[in-house]
Amino acid sequence: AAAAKPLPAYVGWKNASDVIVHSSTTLETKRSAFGTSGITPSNQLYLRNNLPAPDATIVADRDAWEVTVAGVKSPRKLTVRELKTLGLETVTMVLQCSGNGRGFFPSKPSGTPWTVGAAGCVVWSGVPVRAVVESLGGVSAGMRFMTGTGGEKLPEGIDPKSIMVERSVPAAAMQDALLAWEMNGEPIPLAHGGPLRLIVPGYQGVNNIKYIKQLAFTAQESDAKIMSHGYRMSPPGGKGDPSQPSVQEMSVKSWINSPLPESGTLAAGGTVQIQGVAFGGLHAVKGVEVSIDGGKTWQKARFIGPDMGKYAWRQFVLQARLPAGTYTLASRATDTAGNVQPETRGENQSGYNNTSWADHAVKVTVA
Ligand code: MSS
Repeated sequence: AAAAKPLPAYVGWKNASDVIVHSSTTLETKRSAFGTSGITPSNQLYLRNNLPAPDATIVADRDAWEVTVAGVKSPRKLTVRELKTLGLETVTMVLQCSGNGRGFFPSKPSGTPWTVGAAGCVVWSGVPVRAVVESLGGVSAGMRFMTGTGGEKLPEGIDPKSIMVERSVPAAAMQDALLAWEMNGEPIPLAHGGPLRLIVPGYQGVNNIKYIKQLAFTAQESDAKIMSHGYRMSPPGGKGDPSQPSVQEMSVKSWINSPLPESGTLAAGGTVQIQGVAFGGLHAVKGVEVSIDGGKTWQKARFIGPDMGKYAWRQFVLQARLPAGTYTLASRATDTAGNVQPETRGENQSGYNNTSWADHAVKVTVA
């Protein structure tokens, strides 16, 4: 096997044994590393940067970072120091790359071949966007989107629209959104968007803009390429375009984290704790079923650990006694709106939003 790539310097503090280094801007949490405590520790959380992360000088004086708020009655620049006076809220949220599960597409779409590890459950603290908007007189008339712009310095000589990270979500998403400065009990590390990050609970990872330098309420979606052509659910073989659905809310999903094929042969006659994670998008996860026969029959799993709110994931377990044999273990989640995790993936060119329970099933051997 090829030697594991070393951790890039700006994430040198990550736990190397818990992550797969795909590239200098993409790290994946190992499926065996998620544990059962609910929260994903920052040092094993996945990383996805579309552009190189900014220089660490931007976190030298975090409170001095400025964000422009536009599309409100009194638009202006605010520092993190000022934001901290306007409100405080904490939300636990699944952060998941829209391409998580791409690695299961037989078509091998271009992009990082994530299996399950481009996701984590993270606690974020910051000011509610709602409170910021209120302090600035409210959203201007006719604004239908909330558009966040990343603070990366863009290389010269390239059309900024072609590379900037700028995403629009429906303006209604501001109800639960935060401008966050803290994650898992510490200032947001540079790699994860510090000093200030837009958090849009229930939405796919790409919409959670790091190093946010502008938050604008806009009449139209951003015309940056990452919005207009990137992250679109394009038909297989097709190219992204603005007429196709954009990668926005997440869909109900679950997967098993133990046992895994790499757990080796399990002892016959003993009990096995089949455990994993389950979450919804805008609707909380309501229940999970587990199958030990590849989806022919299902049994209700039990949630364990605290309920950290509708945007967090739940850990689940099913205790089973497995006679010698080979088993295909699968999990299938349902959300409070009645959406059920589907058997098959929705085919699309870039391998987005794979929630197929069949793709996430694992084969284990008991002897
Ligand atoms: N932001 C910015 N500014 N930049 C970049 O690059 N990316 C995205 C988000 N945000 C970016 C941003 C993506 S794409 C994702 S996933 C996320 O982020 C991730 O996160 P972390 O923290 O994990 O790294 Mo896919 O859908």
